[in-house]
Amino acid sequence: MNSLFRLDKPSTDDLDSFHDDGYIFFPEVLKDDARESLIEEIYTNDDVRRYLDAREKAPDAEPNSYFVRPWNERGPIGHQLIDDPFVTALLQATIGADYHFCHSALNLAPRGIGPVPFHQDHHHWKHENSVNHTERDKYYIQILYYPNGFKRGDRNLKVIPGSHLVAPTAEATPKRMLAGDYDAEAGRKLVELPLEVAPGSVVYINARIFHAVDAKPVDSPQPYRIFNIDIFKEAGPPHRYTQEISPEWIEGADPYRKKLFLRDAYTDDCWTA
Ligand SMILES: O=C(O)CCC(=O)C(=O)O
Ligand SMILES: [Fe+2]
Repeated sequence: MNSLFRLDKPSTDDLDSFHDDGYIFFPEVLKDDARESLIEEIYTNDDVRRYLDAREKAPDAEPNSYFVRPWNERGPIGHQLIDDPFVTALLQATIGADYHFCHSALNLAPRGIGPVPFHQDHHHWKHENSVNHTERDKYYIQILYYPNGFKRGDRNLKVIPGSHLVAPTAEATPKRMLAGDYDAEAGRKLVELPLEVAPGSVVYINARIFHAVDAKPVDSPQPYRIFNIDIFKEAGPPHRYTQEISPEWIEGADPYRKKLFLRDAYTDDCWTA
């Protein structure tokens, strides 16, 4: 498989960043043609077209995002992201070989859209069934793709590096972290770091870190910020949102890809049944 990425594996510094900071930033790591094709695949998606047409017809309407989860209407580039050799090398180097594809999403953020506050996305922490407790320390990885990038102050992602090292208790709020209350536990000063990413960049995060997104100004030079995400989890029971995989995806998959897909999907009673 010819990789969509400029790198074939993470460096030692990247791995240090994953373990120490809780994320890895890969600037402009998608090859130009892969990046352009991915944008094209997204913009030619019927559902996305309908959203864009509706917004064009009512430019003064309240800003609303495009959001779909799971993002199943993927083109060939979107599909390859799931098991591209670089993605596989990255997952194996950070969390080992025993992981599954969890789910995906696609988001287009227009001018004027509001912020997303600091949060963590490790769903076994937000629920108190015994399965959630057993699974709590397993890795849950979010691969954030920014095909057209973002500038600081314009729907930038921001992270609290090292916040993944703080135990996930209800008291450990981002506000208290940023006030210095957990610096000793994290072994570093916890501060908010706004990122700025060029088109084609990827941010690979351990979902234990607190992250947030700024608003998009009404006069942003970028009409829509495109964000697609693939989520992987260590093998085990379903996470919240672990998506159904269509039989066609499984039939067409090679053994490695099949292994990523052959796991149970989330259902309303899967943690209590
Ligand atoms: O829009 C983004 O950059 C990140 C959104 C986010 O927090 C998430 O998908 O978990
Ligand atoms: Fe998030």
